[in-house]
Amino acid sequence: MGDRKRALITGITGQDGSYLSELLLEKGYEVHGIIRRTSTFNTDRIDHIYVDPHQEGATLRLHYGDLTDGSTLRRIIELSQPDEIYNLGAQSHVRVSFDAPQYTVDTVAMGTLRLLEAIREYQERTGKQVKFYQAGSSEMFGLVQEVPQRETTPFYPRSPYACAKVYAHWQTVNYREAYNLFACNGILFNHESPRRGETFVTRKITRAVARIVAGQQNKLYLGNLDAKRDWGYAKDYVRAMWLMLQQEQPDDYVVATGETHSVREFLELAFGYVDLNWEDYVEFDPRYLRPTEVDLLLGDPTKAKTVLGWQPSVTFPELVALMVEADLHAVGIQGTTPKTTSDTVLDLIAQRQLISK
Ligand code: NDP
Ligand code: GDR
Repeated sequence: MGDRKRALITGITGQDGSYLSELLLEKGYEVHGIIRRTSTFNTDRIDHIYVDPHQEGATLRLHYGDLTDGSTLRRIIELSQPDEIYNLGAQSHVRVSFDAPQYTVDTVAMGTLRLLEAIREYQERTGKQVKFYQAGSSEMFGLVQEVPQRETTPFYPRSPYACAKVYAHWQTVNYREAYNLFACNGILFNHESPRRGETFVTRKITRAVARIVAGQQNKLYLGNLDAKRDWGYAKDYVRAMWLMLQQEQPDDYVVATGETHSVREFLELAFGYVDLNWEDYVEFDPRYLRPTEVDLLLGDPTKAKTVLGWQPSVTFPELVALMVEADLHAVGIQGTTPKTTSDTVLDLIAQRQLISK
């Protein structure tokens, strides 16, 4: 192995895993990712950075594995000898976690424990420090206890997913304190992008807007439009993950924009962007309601700003515009914006002066 820093990412094929890989490769890391064996390829989000490992200088390596399989996790750590591990893998859909609670808890809670155990064992045996990032979530705050939510706000999880993330959070704290692991929890509020999974509400909306404009769809079925979220841009948020592992001491950080908006406001901006009125297209479907909902999330990112020097770079209207633009492009409208280079989209939007910078 060379002198490059090495990182191992679980969930590399997801939204955040793909942006984090790009960031780490740009910084000169050798990046190892865990992918799941599937009957069809699921590497769309990272295909553009993948280089055949037989080629000289290839710095992205993929390993088959699963968070439910502890022995494989141990073997991959042994093989990749990482300096940093980012645990982004999860069954990450809150609504789905009510349908598949045991699987969700197995990947999110037990998966994190399996990884922490593997790291502890590796570090004790080799004496080599491995820094660990845990992808915590604002969903852990759940039922509103305090607004805005900060690192000291009590958790009150409202879904199997959120309960599992709370478990993973406290295991991470406990491994830090019990075994002196360099382990950090990011408590990240919702973050979106053109690479967001198509069943999360923001992407479901922007994709529907594009398909409606293209004549491929005429209705959009949604659940609770009153929920409020603190929505940021995923590319900004993976920078915060990396920054946490570059500090002198491990710690936990809220990462958020400090602004909150309802699903309804998202709809207004997304449909308004193409001069449509959302009320003409959106229908209610109770299937998308959750048995227990999180009504209001609003984060206070003061600690991340002060200690990490982190700042969000994309405003709410810019985020909506960026996602609608990318989905329009995907259906062949305004074919100027490649899906994977969201910065290009931002430039384009600025040029068109569709939003104020
Ligand atoms: P995605 O749902 O886009 O990606 C999840 C990743 O986890 C995928 O690579 C998926 O693989 C992988 N995965 C799922 N199950 C397993 C498993 N059993 N073993 C190994 N890998 C698995 O999530 P995001 O990128 O949006 O989020 C990244 C992490 O951050 C998640 O842990 C999420 O819970 C958390 N988070 C996300 C926030 C957000 O707003 N995006 C906010 C706060 C926290 P595959 O492609 O094969 O399905
Ligand atoms: P969330 O994101 O649950 O906050 O979890 P999601 O986009 O799924 O829901 C946001 C809000 O929109 C409401 N909603 C709908 N949601 C979906 N998915 N589909 C619908 O049709 C719909 N209609 C209304 C929801 O009720 C909710 O209030 C995301 C995930 O990325 C988690 O992994 C992460 O931890 C949190 O963000 C922070």
